Amino acid sequence: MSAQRRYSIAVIPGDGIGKEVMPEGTRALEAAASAHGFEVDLQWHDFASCDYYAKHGQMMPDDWKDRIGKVDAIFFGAVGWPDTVPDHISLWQSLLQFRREFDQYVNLRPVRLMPGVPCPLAGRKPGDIDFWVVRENTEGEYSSVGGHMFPGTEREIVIQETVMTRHGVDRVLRYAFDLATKRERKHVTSATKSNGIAITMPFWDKRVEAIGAEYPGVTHDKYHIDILTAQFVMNPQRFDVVVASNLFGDILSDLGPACTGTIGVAPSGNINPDGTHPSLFEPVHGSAPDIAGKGIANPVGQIWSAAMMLEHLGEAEAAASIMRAIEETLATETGRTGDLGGKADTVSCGKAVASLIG
Ligand code: GGG
Repeated sequence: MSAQRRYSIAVIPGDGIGKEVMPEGTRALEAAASAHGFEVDLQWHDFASCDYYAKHGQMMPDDWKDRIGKVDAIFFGAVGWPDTVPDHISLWQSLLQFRREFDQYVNLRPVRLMPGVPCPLAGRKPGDIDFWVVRENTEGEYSSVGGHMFPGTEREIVIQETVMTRHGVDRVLRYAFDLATKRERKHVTSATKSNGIAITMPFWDKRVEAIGAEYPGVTHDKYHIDILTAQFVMNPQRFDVVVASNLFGDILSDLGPACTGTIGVAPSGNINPDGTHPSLFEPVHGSAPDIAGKGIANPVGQIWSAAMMLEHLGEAEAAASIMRAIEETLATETGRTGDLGGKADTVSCGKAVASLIG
């Protein structure tokens, strides 16, 4: 008799709509597990949230790494509740700790036009827009290197450095080129700004040339970030794999899904490709305090993140069944949520997806 496949998953809803969309993400996970013959051991945690901060004066317990460091994957909702905790504290004491301490150096975000999602760009149909943003996730512009002098005075000075290491840049570029080898068009576009940011970005460009030379079957080009954002809006169908530094990737991976209709459906994987630590999967959207508590948030970004997580864990068929269920649900007015012109609320959309997973 073969042993049942079983995955331990740390479930961290976080803040705001994270707490509303997470139950729909786990509903889909459990439906996929039962349909595809594996088990999920869901371990719920209340930390990495501003509620936890209000009780304990910090976002996470001191032993957070012991509590979740050995799981197969982390399923995360959203973080941030600025009325309670300033955003730079809530983010730095939670999500950015996971990314750094678990060396999740790739942030992988699909940009795909889905059936039923009204595209704000005229004339595009599902299939026309389908690419990946590969965002560097542990260094770059997101560094805490810098200083604040003479705070609150006329002489106030703030400095924050961008940190790029050859190791850090090369490994994310290799991930992007590897990904492109598996795709039909085999093309990498690099986001730069080497005309204005004249030390780190020329270095980034040089490493793109060096790593690109290792992949003769993959073509590559580069755009300055300003014109690249314009190209996302005007010609998103031209992209295949887009690789970017931490900040540029963050911006592009919100813009991409917005160009395909909504960031409400967009998922992401914070990947530790070496398998030395768990990877983390979360929707691209944040905690959305403006709609939190109303039961209207779109749960598809969380559910699609569950599919990415299962793919990462080797459950490709289960992941594909979630994706089919999402597509079928989005195609109906009763299945999609109000942000997409539909009639569903968070729970009814989540239940519709789960009922179609087979
Ligand atoms: N689910 C994603 C989330 O909560 N994001 C909050 C945020 O501000 N993230 C910034 C980032 O991804 O760097």
